[in-house]
Amino acid sequence: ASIPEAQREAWKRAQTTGFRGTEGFEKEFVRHVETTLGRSMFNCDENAAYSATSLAFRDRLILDWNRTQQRQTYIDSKRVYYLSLEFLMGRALDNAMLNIGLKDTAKVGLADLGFRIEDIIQQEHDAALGNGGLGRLAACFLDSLASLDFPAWGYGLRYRYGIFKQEIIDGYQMEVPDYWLDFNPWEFPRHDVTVDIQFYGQVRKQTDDTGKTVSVWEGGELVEAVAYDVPIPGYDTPTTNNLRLWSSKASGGEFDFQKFNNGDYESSVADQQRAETISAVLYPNDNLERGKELRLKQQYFWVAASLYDIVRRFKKSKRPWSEFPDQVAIQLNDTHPTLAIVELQRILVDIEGLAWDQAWEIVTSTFGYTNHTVLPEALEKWPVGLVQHLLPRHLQIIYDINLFFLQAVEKAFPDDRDMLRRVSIIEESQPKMVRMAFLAIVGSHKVNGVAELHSDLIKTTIFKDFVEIYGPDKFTNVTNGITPRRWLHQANPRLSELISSRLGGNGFLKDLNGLNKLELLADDKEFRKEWSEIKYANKVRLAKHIKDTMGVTVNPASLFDVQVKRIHEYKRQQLNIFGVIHRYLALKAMKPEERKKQLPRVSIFGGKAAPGYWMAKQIIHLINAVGAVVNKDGDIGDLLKVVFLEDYNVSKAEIICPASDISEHISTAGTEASGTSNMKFVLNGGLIIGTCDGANIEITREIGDNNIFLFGNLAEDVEDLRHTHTYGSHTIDPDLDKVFKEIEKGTFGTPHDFSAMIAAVRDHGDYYLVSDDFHSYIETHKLVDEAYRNQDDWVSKCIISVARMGFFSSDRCINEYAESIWNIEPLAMKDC
Ligand code: IMP
Ligand code: B1N
Repeated sequence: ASIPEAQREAWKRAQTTGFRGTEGFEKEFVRHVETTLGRSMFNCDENAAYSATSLAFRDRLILDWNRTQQRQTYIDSKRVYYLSLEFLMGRALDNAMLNIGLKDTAKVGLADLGFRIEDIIQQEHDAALGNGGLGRLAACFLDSLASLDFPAWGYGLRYRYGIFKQEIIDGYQMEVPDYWLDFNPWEFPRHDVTVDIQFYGQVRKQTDDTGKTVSVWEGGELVEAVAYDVPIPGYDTPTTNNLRLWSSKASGGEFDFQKFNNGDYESSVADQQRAETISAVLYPNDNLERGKELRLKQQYFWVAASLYDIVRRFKKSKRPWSEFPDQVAIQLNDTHPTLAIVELQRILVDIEGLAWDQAWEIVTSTFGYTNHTVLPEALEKWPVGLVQHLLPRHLQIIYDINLFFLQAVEKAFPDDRDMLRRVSIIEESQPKMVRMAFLAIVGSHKVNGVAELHSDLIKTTIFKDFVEIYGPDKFTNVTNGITPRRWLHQANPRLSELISSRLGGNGFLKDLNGLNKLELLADDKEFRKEWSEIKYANKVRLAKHIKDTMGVTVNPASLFDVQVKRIHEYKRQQLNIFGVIHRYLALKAMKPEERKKQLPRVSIFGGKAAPGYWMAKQIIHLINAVGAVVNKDGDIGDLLKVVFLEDYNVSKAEIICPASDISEHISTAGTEASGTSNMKFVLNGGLIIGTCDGANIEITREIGDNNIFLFGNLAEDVEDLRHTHTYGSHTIDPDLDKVFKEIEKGTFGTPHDFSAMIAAVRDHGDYYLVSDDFHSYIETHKLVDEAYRNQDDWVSKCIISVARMGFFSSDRCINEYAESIWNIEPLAMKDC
């Protein structure tokens, strides 16, 4: 649908450029209020002002988006496609204003028209299409890809309901649906970009004209995928990439008119609703796969629509298929999109008529697979029967992939019969299962973990056999990172400004190693003072938020001790709250004079529990129960407060990270693949108490072990320790036992409510080593208290740590992927 050459001049004359300057912004703002929204100066509330501001910026973005896409199409260099079931984007407006560099313009314009920019930014509902770290990582990657000018697309699902909203009622988590799409100015519906996706049906073999047997997948049902595009602006560059999210609807328009005309109105509406169900809701589990059919349908729906789009784009260039891997790199964010491997093989063999081996060569050169977890309950497996039913042709292809793979293994390891059983993509269990991680490894040219320890662990545990089969080069590490634009510049504008004033500019936002010059200022009294004032102001802001939302008054002069992340036994919020109880008992046991000498603390928790994760919900309840007692204890006053912040999400993280003195990253060693909030807290001038796990280890290496509070057992000892916890006869730490006895006395409400949490440690083998690590945890917290008393030293540590955090920029991370996995170059935008 291109405009003919002859008319393009007229077209160009009519093109708009987007607003410039304050006056330009104001004009666009008022135009949107009055025409797009149909309001006036007499009924423009803050929400309308948010909408109009966003629309004015969206208009700018889409022009850059068009230019970027046209240039990428024209140059036709290699693109990377990031397939992720989750993109935890958070708010877009502030980010768009900062990345484009027009926040000050908007600020002045909004003030002229009667609004405060901070209030307008607050109006936005988070785009919460993710659970936690995995989804937020995808969002940071999109920011870096655009900021570094890489031709890149994200592909995901446009869930109608994102992660649920958490309410705390009587100390318990309640889930409220997150219906977020009422009005979303950041997306462009593309009703012209649709793909029909097939499910169920059967496979027929037939012979074509050349005598070759081909498989035809027929029958079943069709669901339509509709594209919605979200522009992704780079920082300080016109490059604006695309996040394409698919939404499902009944194929062939509104209803089945046949049924409708036959008077079967209800059933035609029901069909429509069934189709829409596919993209209706994000599964709210983090690090857990429950094997639901609808989840598999989501995966195939999204993967098939994305591949159709990618293949269509490749075919426009009329290149031979052998060049596909030179034009296309596809990264699988965990195993959720693994069916893409099978789908591409199907397209190449069944539809495009390539020979199996040629197709397979193309497929394996195209895909890379990132593993994000070693937790057994999170490793995806699908019953063979379910795959057969839903995707009959794909199951055949999976069997063929497995057959050829096992034949090669047998040849290479003729004496190891058990090897074939161990590495088979099909697990010979009852029922038989497809092991998605193994399929992802076999179908990719590179497999990476997300932090050094994690990448080593996958090579020596879950994927050990595959290292033997393919050699070590197929397995690599890319340590996670975070975008300094959102997590420093946007979340902590005052700190960003202070840093930029001393470094002579904002360059560090695109080259985070530039921070290292701050180290010279670590002992500068004036600098330390300004630094502390900013931390204090950020704590005042959080204290206000705590007061407004939870009704608890906290003193910003206290040490703020923060643990915000998904609630999970492996992340050990239970260890933290047991530690808090221990502190409370110690304070209670002190004489008043001694008590007065203690350092005041606020223990801040936040995070969602998967709705079906009973133990995680118990942990939330205990935290709230402890808060209810401690916060009103007159003996304690400001010495200890315990708060559970409701509905932790990206926009709240932007308030919390800048306000922490110490944050907790205390997973059982070997369980947290990386963690990324650890990086956010340190980058905002907070210190860490943590275990030797995930990226904590590399953070320690970068910032120095005197700037971090490490404790607990090492990953290499965890297995042996578990073996010593013989069922039922486990001796637990005496201080922890006192904590348990206090809970059992009823100090924090009905003891029965917490008996399962205690039993997990005392009677059921303490799988997460809470008791083993308790003593070291408590002792390390004492060191934190002592260190905090020397504020000059503390602030120096914070400054030095920030100065050494350059490595953890997601820009570094994306450059590593680009070089070692995708083989792709940036494509800087020039005027065209
Ligand atoms: P797609 O690659 O076909 O999905 O197109 C994505 C975007 O690239 C379009 O919306 C256009 O802005 C741009 N585009 C597509 N085809 C061309 C072309 O032939 N020349 C320049 N730009 C194009
Ligand atoms: O991915 C993050 C890491 O920083 C975290 O350590 C890791 O726990 C997280 C199934 C997951 N791993 N696996 C998941 C999420 C949803 C789901 O349905 C698994 N999330 C992580 C980024 O690398």
